[in-house]
Amino acid sequence: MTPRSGLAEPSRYDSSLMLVAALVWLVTAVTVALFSIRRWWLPEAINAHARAWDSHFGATMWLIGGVFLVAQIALGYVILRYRSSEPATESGSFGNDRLELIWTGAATFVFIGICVLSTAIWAGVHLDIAPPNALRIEAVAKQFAWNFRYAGPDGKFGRTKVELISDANGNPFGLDDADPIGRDDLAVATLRVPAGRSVVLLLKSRDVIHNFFVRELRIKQDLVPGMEIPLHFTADTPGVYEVACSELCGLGHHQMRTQLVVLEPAAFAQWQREMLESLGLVAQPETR
Ligand SMILES: [Cu+2]
Repeated sequence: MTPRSGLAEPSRYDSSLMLVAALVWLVTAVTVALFSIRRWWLPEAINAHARAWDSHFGATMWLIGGVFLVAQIALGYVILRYRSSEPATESGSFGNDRLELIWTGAATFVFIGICVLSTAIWAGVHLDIAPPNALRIEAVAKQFAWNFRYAGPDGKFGRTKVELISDANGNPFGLDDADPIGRDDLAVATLRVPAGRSVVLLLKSRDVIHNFFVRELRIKQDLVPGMEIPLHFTADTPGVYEVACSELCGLGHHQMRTQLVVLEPAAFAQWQREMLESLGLVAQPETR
């Protein structure tokens, strides 16, 4: 490149601008490389909803990544091409209203478009009505633990009473022994679901706001005291996944976690049978 100031060596100001352009390109190259190798990427997706999110996220990354790449290359080029060897003494360009309007309008269009396209995926979890044969599981959170209740072979949850709630007595739900419907209810600390079957979690909190979050499901839902919030999902890949409380809920928040165990349907039925047997209840044949 020929020096513009007529000096044999570029001025310090000139070289520092060249360095800025090189840095812009370097940062761009490193960013693109980090995203391309996908070393720190999303965990495995274990249902249709999670895969839909991932493809939407992927499309957004491609689009935004493409714009980022072009803009950064152009930025470096403009710094190099239009740099001055001396700091500007006169005021230069005041911008271009038409161009500003065009790219602001285009960015608005793209962002609103991305939001509109994602609403169907969001609604698929939060507004979709679960099929009638969905497995209903009550999930109760408290500082700092999770409890899950299964209705048992009769498909009905037994009566609960607030005054009967006692962790020390192993009754975190306040199950009322006087109600025969509740005799086959199973209360456990790990969430087990059969693969491929619709599940409705009935989320409740005993104290403050908590949040049910499973990364592999790409689902997050608050549990709000005084409310029963249904959360519908179907996990289709057997495995063990972490359930983390994702709402800062107190000093023990960091240890408020449990597991989501997705089992093959036969293994799930067997687990239910074994649990009922261990409670001294005769298992009845599963109704399908
Ligand atoms: Cu919590």
